[in-house]
Amino acid sequence: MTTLAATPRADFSAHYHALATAEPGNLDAFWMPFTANRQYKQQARLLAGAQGMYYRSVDGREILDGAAGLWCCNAGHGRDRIVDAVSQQIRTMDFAPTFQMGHPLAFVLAERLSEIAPAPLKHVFFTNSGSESVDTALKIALAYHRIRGDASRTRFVGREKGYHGVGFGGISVGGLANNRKFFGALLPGVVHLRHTFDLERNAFSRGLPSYGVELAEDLERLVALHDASTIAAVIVEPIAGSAGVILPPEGYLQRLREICDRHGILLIFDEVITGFGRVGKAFATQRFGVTPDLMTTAKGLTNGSIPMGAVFVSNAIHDAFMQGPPGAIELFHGYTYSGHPMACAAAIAALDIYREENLFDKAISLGSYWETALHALKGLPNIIDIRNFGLIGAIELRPRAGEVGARGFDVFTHCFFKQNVLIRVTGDVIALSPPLIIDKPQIDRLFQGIGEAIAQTA
Ligand code: PXG
Ligand code: PLP
Repeated sequence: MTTLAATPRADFSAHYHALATAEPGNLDAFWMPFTANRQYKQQARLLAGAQGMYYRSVDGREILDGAAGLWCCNAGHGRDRIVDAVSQQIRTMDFAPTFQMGHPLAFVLAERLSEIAPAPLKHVFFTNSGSESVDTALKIALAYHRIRGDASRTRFVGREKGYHGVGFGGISVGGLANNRKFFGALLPGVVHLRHTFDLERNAFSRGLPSYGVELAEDLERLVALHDASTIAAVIVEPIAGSAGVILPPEGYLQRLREICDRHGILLIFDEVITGFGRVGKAFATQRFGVTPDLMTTAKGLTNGSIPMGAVFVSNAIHDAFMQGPPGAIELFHGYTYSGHPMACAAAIAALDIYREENLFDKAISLGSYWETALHALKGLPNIIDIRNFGLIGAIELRPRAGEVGARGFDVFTHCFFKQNVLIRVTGDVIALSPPLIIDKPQIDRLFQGIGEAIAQTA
């Protein structure tokens, strides 16, 4: 290969100077996602570095990460193995097409993923995000029925309070009003199951709530109304994350699976948050002992380092497509960056770390310590519920009258500026999902900071 003339190295030093002095300059151009932009830009919360369990803020404070970034950095930050894999890959080959071409790492990664997925989810389609994974899974479900001659199955069943990303497919099957109401008529033919959130019967449960298995029967109601012959798939999060951590009642997911099987309806688990060790196994499907037909993932796949998603597909669905003339394209779908070499390198390195450090076990081995420390906050002012499963925690605060979300936001900013702790807040629910490398003293410190923040602001 000919060597190209050397080009100057990227130089970010001017920006880092601005960051280090907490004078970031003009913040106006960046329209931030899911952010109160005008409020944020009054008092920016800027992160400039990350290592292990900690972020470093632009003013040099060490911030304990109680959120794994945004539910993604399960092995903690700045992992050398990932850094090396990505740097080596970008030098070796920056990009390779995967439409009618290929490169070895995509095949290696798919194989590695199929090894940790439960049977029969042994095929993998690559995307770049959770939203794209959801769109991909919905499209595969529709196309599957059609190629089998069952083309009347076009309807999707989502669930109230579900979050499946922000594509048109995802917001259509999703069940959060704010994410839907601004965006028109959405996908036609989508109906929703009732959600399983029940503070009256289940408040302060430890682990899965006892009440609500009967809510799975809501699927029978939808089948009776629309007929199974019109329904392609049901999509749910095994644990709803974005809506504020809503856990499945004992037996609920099993019941959904049974009803889907009875009616030939595909079951899709959206494991964008629950995948890659968050609940004590590689995937929640393994922890709950209920296997879907399709499973969507992203986030922890690369430890959050490079954007990537993956859809796991059952052998039966995959094989149904592998028919017809051998030269025919089996699925007219894909992204320019499906199986991007850097993302593959990052994901393989992340899987190596997860395996070598047994990180998928951590949410079980640390689970009871986590649960005890979290529930010890009960009794602080305005806490109306505490929920936990694996290394997930939620603290629900009573909304201030006429000001939903204000109490949660105050706790969040107090945690960041005064307690040096990063948490995630949706409305008045504090959601916690630390990197799986967290230790017991760090768990103590996390809850000490949160407890202090609640005591002082809530
Ligand atoms: N499905 C589920 C279940 C998710 O949780 C997505 C799809 C979309 O993934 P992308 O990569 O397109 O964002 C998600 C993402 C939060 C929070 O604080 C949750 C998500 C994203 C950002 C914030 O709850 N989940
Ligand atoms: N828009 C245009 C004009 C394109 O050419 C393409 C891809 O070739 C896309 C959108 C889709 O981009 P991506 O494959 O990165 O999702």
